[in-house]
Amino acid sequence: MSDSQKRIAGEAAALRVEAGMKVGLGTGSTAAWFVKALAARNLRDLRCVPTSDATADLARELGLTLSTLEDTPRLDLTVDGADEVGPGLALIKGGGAALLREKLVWEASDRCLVIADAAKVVKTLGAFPLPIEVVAFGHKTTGNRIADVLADHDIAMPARVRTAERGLVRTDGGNLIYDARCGAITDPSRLADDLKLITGVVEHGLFLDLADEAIIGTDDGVEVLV
Ligand code: ABF
Repeated sequence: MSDSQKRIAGEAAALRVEAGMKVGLGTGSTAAWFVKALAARNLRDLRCVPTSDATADLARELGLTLSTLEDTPRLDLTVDGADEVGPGLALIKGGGAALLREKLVWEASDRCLVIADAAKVVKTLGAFPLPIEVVAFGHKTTGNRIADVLADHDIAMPARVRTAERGLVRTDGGNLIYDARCGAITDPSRLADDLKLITGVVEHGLFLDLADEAIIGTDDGVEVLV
């Protein structure tokens, strides 16, 4: 993980925003660099929809004008981080437990730009545990069903509910996150479809056919992937 690479990616993405735009603000440390750089540009008439309470707090503190998807149902551009950037800009997201609001904001956007440090670019998705958002009611039963689906995809490792010192990690929406250590995801699209069929699964961190472009921070500047 390189913070300077995250910073140059975030700052480069901020230059893509024009006055008057409706902008989705991502979550995580790379997205935070974008939010800071965007606020510093003091562009007129921006309306920003945050993907998490943490991003909302940062954006508000920096003076950006916030809105919601209810008031701004279509966005011009969303800029957000990722945990892995794979071939065809297939992504794993959700390490920050914000994947549901992130995906809702991404799908409301005309264009989506992912920003990341170079280590996030991978040849095959799956080394990073796949986050899966699950309703709390009966979550252990849902976790068993997730394990069955993973086994159908030759993924033997069970998914584990995410915990922190305070206990179960809750998303801003009050749900739980299961992390599936897949190792390698050979058919992301089929796995995505199968996970969504499980009662109790709200959403997963496979972002497929959603990113239009990636700005990757490297030690030699930024690299753009399309
Ligand atoms: C967020 O960006 C999450 O989906 C993802 O986990 C995170 C990456 O975190 P960071 O930018 O801090 O590496 O959108």
